[in-house]
Amino acid sequence: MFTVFVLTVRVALLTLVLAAFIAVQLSRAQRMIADDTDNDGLPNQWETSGHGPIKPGEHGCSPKRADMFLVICIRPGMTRAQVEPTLNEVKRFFRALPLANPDGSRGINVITVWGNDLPDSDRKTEYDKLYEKCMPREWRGLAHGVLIEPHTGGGGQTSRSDWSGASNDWVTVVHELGHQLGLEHAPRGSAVHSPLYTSLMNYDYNYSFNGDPKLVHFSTGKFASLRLNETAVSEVLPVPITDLQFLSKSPYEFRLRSAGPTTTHVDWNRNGVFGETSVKADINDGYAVVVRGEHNLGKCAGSPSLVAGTGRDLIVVYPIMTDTSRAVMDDRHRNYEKAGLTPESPGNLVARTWDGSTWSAPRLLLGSVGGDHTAVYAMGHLFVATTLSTREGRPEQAYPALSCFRLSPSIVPHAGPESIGPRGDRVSPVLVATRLPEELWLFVWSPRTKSVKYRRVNLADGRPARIELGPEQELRTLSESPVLVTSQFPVHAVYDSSLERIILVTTERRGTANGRIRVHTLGRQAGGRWASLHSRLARGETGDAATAARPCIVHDPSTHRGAYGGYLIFVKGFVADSDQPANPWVVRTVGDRTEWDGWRPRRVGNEWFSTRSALSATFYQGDIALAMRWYGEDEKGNNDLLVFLQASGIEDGTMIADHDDVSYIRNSGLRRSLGR
Ligand SMILES: [Ca+2]
Ligand SMILES: [Ca+2]
Ligand SMILES: [Ca+2]
Ligand SMILES: [Ca+2]
Ligand SMILES: [Zn+2]
Repeated sequence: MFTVFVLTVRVALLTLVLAAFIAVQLSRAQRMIADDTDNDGLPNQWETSGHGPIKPGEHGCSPKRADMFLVICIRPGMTRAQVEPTLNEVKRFFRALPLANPDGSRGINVITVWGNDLPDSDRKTEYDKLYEKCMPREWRGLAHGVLIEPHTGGGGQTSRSDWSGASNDWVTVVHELGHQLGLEHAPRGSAVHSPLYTSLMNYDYNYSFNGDPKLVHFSTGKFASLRLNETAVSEVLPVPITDLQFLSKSPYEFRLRSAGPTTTHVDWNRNGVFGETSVKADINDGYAVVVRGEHNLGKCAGSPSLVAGTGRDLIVVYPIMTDTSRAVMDDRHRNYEKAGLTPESPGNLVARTWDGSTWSAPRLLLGSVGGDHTAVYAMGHLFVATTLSTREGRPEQAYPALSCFRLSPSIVPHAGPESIGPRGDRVSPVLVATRLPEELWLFVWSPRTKSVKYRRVNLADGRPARIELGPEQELRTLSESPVLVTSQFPVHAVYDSSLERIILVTTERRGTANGRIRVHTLGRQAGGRWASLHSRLARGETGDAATAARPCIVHDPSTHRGAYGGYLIFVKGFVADSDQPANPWVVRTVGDRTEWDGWRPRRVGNEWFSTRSALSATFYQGDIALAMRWYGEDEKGNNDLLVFLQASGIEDGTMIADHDDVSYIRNSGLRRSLGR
């Protein structure tokens, strides 16, 4: 009892002491803030009489003008003279910021001081591990710090509010300082990127604004009151057209039309119709198409394929390697450096099904698989075409084959594998299911002849069920003198249910450019034949959309893409050695064909997205599902199969249009970011 009483008294006393202590600290902090007339985080007294390393006479700081001390560190081997021009530009930029100081001047005065020199052994040490070494102890809490790298090619990172690494390039240094001051790539307070956030923090405008590299800036929040949602965005903006001209330049190239002195129509959905009040469109694809709903399904060894089945079922078929031990298998997968399985190095095809809430366990479809595959849902079954390598080490014995699987209650073999080509030929098969009438067509591209052949596939039910192949035919153009349809690299095709046509994607060499993408519209002819009615180069004659891997075309029937829907061609970016990784891209059609013949190519995800294999995508639940084999420098995620259930880029969320960076820096960014 007594002990408890003593304890209580002690706790009470301690609380009192603590409260008093906190009160003193608080009033001190408040006084500090009150005594910081210019709100730059440096108390007036420090700026007039000095404090630690701050020497007002030497540094020229003032209590009536915002100052920012910046510690500059350089890599071993670099000279101070090398970064001097960069620092002069950084100083010029901050001095020109449109914010007013108590003494009537404008901008922020950046005062640079040199950090500690690094030993030669730190030439390659990660910047975020060098804060302790570089940042002089006496400047911590008083200054921002940047480690400048020898290269000038852009790029930087920020690890804390007073430390970044940046290339020797002033815009990059300013961008990283923006992060230190509390700014993000999207308008602060929003996770959604905005084309109206004109800041150099935004990847759309970090190197150039309105077509001019000299016009990059921190945003002043001109459009901060606007709110947009990509599922229902208004093309009518209460802004004069002169303020929006930048939207018509790279990276957006939106078309604008003035609708009065303070009203502008922006063709957000790129259909050539201006002033629509509620459109669905990916309006923030300037830097890349945002993909969401990510699922990591573990290791894979080549291209996956996505198939939308019945209901909410989404099937992903993908190749894996085989080995007796799991550990060996994981290791082999992690280090596999080919675009896919080969007859020399065969593996298995497995499938998993997403039912809208969970993934099924992987189910083995085929063994001894030695090549790329494609899969399709047709006639109530799953069809898979690939190369089978029945006798390991004998690639001349590998052959293309077609197999059929029942889907319920689980995926089980139904018919095949049936040979669909000669032994030893490394052909690429593509399956297309048509509707009205429902038929299955098999297209085969041969790397030897470069031509495309096709045949009809039937399923004869019975016990056992049988795959029946129609006669093989050569695909030609429909013209006075028909020519063979050829392709430089493997082809892909999809059925367009709106036009009732098959759309086939080929690649070709044009001038010095390899892998230029051509899109053929195939129409039915008499006698069960198909012919290329017409074709167009994605991006037109002078365009640049190219790939050396099998493309993947999706027909999205949604009317927001156009009266007959639209096409999305997902490709691995062009790289001559087909096993080497590259960024994934999507080339999309837009309704307005005045620019680039109506094709808009965009990076998928971000610049760190990379893959060795062809991508796969399908229209799924009103959005686009995308599967890719991830390539990463870090071995952990390397060769993981990623599925994104929302890859259309149309984000259902409130987009805060803009953010006033300058006022934010003025009111709190500068004061709050000194790391003390
Ligand atoms: Ca101050
Ligand atoms: Ca000051
Ligand atoms: Ca429009
Ligand atoms: Ca978007
Ligand atoms: Zn950044």
